[in-house]
Amino acid sequence: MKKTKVAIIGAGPSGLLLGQLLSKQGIDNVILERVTGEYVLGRIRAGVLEQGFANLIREAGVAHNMDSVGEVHDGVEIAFNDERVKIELSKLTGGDSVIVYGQVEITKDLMQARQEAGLETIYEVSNTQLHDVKSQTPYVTYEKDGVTHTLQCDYIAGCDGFHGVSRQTIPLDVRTEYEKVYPFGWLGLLADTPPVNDELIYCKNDRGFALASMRSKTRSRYYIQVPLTEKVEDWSDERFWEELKKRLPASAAKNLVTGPSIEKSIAPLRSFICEPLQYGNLFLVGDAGHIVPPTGAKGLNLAASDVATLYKIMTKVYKEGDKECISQYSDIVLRRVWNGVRFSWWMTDMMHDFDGAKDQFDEKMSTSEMNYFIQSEAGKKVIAEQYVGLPYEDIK
Ligand code: RFL
Ligand code: PHB
Repeated sequence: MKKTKVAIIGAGPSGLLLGQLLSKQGIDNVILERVTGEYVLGRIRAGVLEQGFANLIREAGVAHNMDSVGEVHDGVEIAFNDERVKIELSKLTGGDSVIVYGQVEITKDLMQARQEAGLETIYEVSNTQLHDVKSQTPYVTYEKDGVTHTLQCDYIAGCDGFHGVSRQTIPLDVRTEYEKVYPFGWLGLLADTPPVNDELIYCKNDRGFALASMRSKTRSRYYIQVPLTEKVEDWSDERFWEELKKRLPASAAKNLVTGPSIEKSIAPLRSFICEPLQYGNLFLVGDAGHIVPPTGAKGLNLAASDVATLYKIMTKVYKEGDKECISQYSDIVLRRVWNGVRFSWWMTDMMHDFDGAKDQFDEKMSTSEMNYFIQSEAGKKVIAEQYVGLPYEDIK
């Protein structure tokens, strides 16, 4: 039977970052992951890191690649049809910025650091179950190569994403789930072509939302809003490029360089929050506890602030013997999560075409809101402050 201090379920960015930070403090942990490491790296997701997240990566000692190839962006653009407005992040926030560095790259850096430090990640486990999470002796059972194993621990970090088992372990009469499902998704395409612009452009367009993002000076990431009924097989690269070109402001569309896609997929958009995020000695971290639509670039960043909070709590538990402090987790995390949920919902609501799902009055409100926020200095400041990320809260 294996024994560790913190059993981490899921080797996505939340689980790997938590494992790395805990190990740096000498707190043992074992990670259990359902799929292979290669599969985890095949999921192309986030690209924008808040400053607080970047600092946490530095604290974890895995910032070398991020700091050498990640791009610091001190501005972001918002477009309304052909009109483009720059949100000067640094100027409006007193010096903050974001870093463009992909989730795949962070995950790769964390995996490599874990491997080099000889820390244990058990990939391809099945039937993961969490037991006695309210007791002082919780444990996890899982199957690997047809054999059932038991992992004893003091605490369990549920970092297993939206479809994981950790959240389901909290009894239904204890948890409340808040959800909003949007009537559209994002079709994303990754290509080795130079981006249309130096900065990201979030585009509200009469044909629907589009986002021009990037991974580097030679790799672009674009998204277009599509109805949920669309299938990725029906979108040839040519069809995608044509539609994107129509949704970008003309002055950016003229710079569009097309090429074969490296990846193309559709992600549905939803907001989801589980309360509370702690049950006994189980903590929900990242997408396991909350999901936001990607319009505010907040999903991975909220996962990182959860990790920061749990890591500080675990450090207090093991370094200072303060076991009481664990009860702060859910409240601290949820305060920041709800802010991120609100910003992401607001950006999504304001910038997308609801194609009849909103009444005409609400459509007019979104247009008016967009016009106000991009024309007013105060409005731009509101966007900038939230885009770079609100501060992390300390443990008492
Ligand atoms: P993950 O990445 O889903 O990882 C969870 C891991 O747990 C494993 N697992 C299990 N392991 C063991 N036993 C089980 N029973 C298990 N069940 C599941 C899974 O295999 C998986 O490896 O969650 P994590 O680590 O919390 O990370 C969250 C982020 O992935 C997510 O929030 C972001 O990708 C969201 N997101 C963005 N966030 C940002 O901050 N900035 C962005 O620019 C941004 N862009 C995006 C995004 C998400 C997108 N999609 C596809 C939803 C763009 C898109 C298109
Ligand atoms: C991305 O580059 O994948 C990306 C960037 C910003 C977002 C969402 C996704 O808001």
